[in-house]
Amino acid sequence: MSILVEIWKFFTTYILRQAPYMVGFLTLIGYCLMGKKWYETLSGTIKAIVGFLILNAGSGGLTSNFRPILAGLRERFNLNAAVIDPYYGQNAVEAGVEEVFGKGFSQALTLLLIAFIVNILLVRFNKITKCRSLFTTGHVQVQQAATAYWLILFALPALRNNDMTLLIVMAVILGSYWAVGSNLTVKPMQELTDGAGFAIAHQQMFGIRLAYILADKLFGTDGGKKKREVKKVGEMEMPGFFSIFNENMVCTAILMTVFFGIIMMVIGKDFFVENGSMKVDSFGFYIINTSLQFAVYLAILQLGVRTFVTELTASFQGIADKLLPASVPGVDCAVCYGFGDSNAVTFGFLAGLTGQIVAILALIVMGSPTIIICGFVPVFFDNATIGLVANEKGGLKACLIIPFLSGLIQVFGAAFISGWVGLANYGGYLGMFDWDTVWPCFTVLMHYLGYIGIAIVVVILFALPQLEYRQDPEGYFLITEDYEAYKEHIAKKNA
Ligand code: ASC
Repeated sequence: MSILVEIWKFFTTYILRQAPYMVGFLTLIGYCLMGKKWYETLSGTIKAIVGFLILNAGSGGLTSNFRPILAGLRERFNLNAAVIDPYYGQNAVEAGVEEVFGKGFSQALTLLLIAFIVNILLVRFNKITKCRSLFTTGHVQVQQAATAYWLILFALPALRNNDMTLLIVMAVILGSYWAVGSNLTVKPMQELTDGAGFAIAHQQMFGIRLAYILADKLFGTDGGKKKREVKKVGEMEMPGFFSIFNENMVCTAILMTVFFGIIMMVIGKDFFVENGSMKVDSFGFYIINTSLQFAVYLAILQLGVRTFVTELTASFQGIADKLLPASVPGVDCAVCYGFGDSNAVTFGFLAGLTGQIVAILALIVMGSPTIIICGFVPVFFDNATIGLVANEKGGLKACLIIPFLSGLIQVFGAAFISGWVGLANYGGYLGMFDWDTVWPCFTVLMHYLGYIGIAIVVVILFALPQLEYRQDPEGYFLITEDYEAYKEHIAKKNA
């Protein structure tokens, strides 16, 4: 018995919660189920793990280089502000949950496991539930479990003394959010990647679908109903000097140097000398060298995606055939940066950053009791993803305007929810798009309507895949099972 417990502990600590090893594990299982030769299985599994570690090196490098710069704004202006960032958010929950609710943090992790099982069951029975995507991003699941734990404890005081009901309610809501949210991204991702065979399992899944719909309706062809020319970022013809912006690496390098240059100058040289990050004499050189790292880490991230994506999606066929029919793996949002117009990633980020800065200034001017400071993870990973999806449907305008709006929403949503539930007092909030929009709405419903609120949330979540299914019953599972056949089906339908 104790051996089983040890194995389980090992599995949850080193596989389930570590995205690269989870992806490797799924690749291993998938290839085994497909009956691949052992050495091909080994090679695929290694590529999946190493590829994901490369992706992590890229996204981790971006975060560790640029997070302190944005956080520096807080110190420079002496703001008593909550940072929106998944790691600050998790720390805030860990720091406060005992004090505020008299509960330990370890329950949040039990919650994670049960919610994951709910996700698997919803996909397993997708003939009924219509959910087609399995959440595999463990680090994100930990952050979300922590924040959901706080929000639900806050919203439903009656559950604070009833551990069993609390766990069931939370696991059903969170597990359904994972299954339904990642399911919402199936169509946008299949279109963006021309059927690469993955969905997004991250923190802006509703945001992705919303961007996809708005970009198409406002700037695109509205599902083919409007005749409009959509110029995507990659199709812009730049004259003379501007043609160098067509190259993603050059474009990112120049734009980031300008943007971060301004931010770093506003913060001032002393800050970087004092915190020990600036080890050279010239501030100008330091600004340029730091800003250029953006292009470096973005390139690393894209290399990681190229290394593992085909292995994961090819092997997942084994899982889809034998265990979870018509399903795709839900992966980190950064995985889609290997597809579409890479400049849309850069533009989406900068538009979102502009939106966030405008919103923060508005909070200060309006004298809001909660002030927010942008964290790098929400401002980059949400808005780059949203920009990429918006560009695909609605072109350059969509790629700039929708992430800008998203930036505003992120700050206002985070200020409202983190102030209301008390997380701002502990210095941070998760702050990613869905957690500034969908989850605050859930919290309001549950807080004011109690058990009826829980029922409404669950009904809304369960209804979403059903509604999407009804729009196109024939194409709904075809899009994950055979994308080429799906494209023919759509062409026939439009003709
Ligand atoms: C998050 C988070 C990260 C990043 C990463 C993006 O939400 O916690 O470390 O986004 O997953 O690749």
